[in-house]
Amino acid sequence: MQKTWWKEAIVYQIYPRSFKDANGDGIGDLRGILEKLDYVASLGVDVVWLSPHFKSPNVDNGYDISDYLDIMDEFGTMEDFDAVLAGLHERGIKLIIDLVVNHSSDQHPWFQAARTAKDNPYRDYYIWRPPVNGQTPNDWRAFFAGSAWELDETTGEYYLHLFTKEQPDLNWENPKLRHEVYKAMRFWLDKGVDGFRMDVITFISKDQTYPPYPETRFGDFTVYANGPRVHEFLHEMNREVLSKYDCMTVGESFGVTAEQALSYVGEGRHELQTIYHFDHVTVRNPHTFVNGWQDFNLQELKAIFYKWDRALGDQGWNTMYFGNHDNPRVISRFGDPAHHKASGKMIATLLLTQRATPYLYQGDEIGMTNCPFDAIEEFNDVEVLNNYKEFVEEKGADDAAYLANANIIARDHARTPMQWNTAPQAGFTTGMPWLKINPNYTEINVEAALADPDSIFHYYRQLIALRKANPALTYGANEDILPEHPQVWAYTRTFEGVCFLVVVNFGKTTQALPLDLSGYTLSLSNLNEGTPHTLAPYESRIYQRS
Ligand code: TEU
Ligand code: CA
Repeated sequence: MQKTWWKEAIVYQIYPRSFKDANGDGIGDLRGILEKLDYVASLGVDVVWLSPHFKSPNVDNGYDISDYLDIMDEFGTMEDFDAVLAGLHERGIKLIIDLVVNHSSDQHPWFQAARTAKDNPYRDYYIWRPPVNGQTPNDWRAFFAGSAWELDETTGEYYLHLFTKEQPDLNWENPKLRHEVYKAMRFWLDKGVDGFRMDVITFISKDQTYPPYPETRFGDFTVYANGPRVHEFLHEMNREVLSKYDCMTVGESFGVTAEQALSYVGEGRHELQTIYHFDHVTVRNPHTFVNGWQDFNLQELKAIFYKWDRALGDQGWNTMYFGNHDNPRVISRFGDPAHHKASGKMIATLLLTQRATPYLYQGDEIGMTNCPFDAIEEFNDVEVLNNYKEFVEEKGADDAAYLANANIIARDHARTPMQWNTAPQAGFTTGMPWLKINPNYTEINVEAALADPDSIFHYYRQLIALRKANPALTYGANEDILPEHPQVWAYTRTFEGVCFLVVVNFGKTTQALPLDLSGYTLSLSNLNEGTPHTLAPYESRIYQRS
């Protein structure tokens, strides 16, 4: 196993729209990020992943790109981008950007041209099929409700869109399209960008027979992943672009199992360096708005972690995250807002002590929680709104139940603006914010976190420093030493003779800690209870063996 910078990196994800608004239009922007670079650097992170900053009509907040070589109007200019990149580099932080090339925006000039005529030179940049018996070519459904096919009146053919109809899928079968993508990648790498997070990259190759949706897997979108040519395309991308730069890659890999993971990231594969799976964030709860919430237990979660650790630990490399812009807030999802500080720090402990590159999402370092949304109109996300239209308005699902469910899982929880201080609009903007501000900003905000030496923020800083000072926390073998325990997670991380022991109480009841702690010295803990063989709710400790 080789040591590399991207294995040792700690990543901080910025969702630009919600980070900081510098010009008062209510939308976060690049100048806003620039103002906050010292804050980001103070955490001790090594890499920033920036969610899409490209030109976009924002049907899916930038995940619908209309120009891969230009900046979103609301976010600023190319000069602003260059300033952010330079500012990060000055602080020793690398930048990875979001490569969204499974689909483009329907406003992209390629699509605008493609839809004008069947013989347009850009037609084949997208996926077109004639109607079958006057109907859609097959029964594929889109992620954000409805059919995955949209009829285009001009030419009487359907185009494929796995997400919204404003996000037509690009046709990777076409080598011209592939080379346009590689050109765009080189443009940003040549500017000095340090790599890519690749949006739904495991969907780029489609089964050219467009088979019917497997009946037994209805609603299971993993069927679109791992198409027949996906490895060939990634291999080509690696050969044409990635291999020529010292850059970092992380492929969002919805639908890739632990058993399949090495085929993407194995060291001899020359495809991607890492992938980002969904198994733990969807445990018992595939992302749907119509099923109620299902509780899960720690054993299920541990089983997922160790499955992935065994699959990639020695021959590839894992990633680790609890939250991002597509998930609810981590304390609401995996912790407990009633144990705000303790559970926020417990999640941090788990995040930063795995054999994997950790991804921290903006706001989680100050313990932001889910936002109460009182009515459907308060949501912004196309996923919540389109599914509402289909299931509640068209199919008669229960309105209140839908709203309750969205209050648990909606992506908007992660997208409410960053809470900087107690000023109006949480110091995010001087104007009207594009999305509701969580009313708890008066207590949960950056200024308060910085002023409190016992805050979640300062605990993240300590953890990050501990991880960086001790390669065993990055590279060490991970052994679950209480595999049967339903609420305590205890594991060792061992590397080159150094051994750490991590113990975590993943729940709201006090637990006995049935472990012999002699020979261990406490490095860091989230509470100061001083009772070694009892764990308070969400208590977490890291020991080092002397
Ligand atoms: O997400 C891909 C993806 O699988 C999501 O649709 C996910 O299942 C869903 O968000 C669960 O809520 C990526 C981006 O991260 C997401 O923001 C985009 O909307 C999507 O691709 C389309 O680009
Ligand atoms: Ca702005």
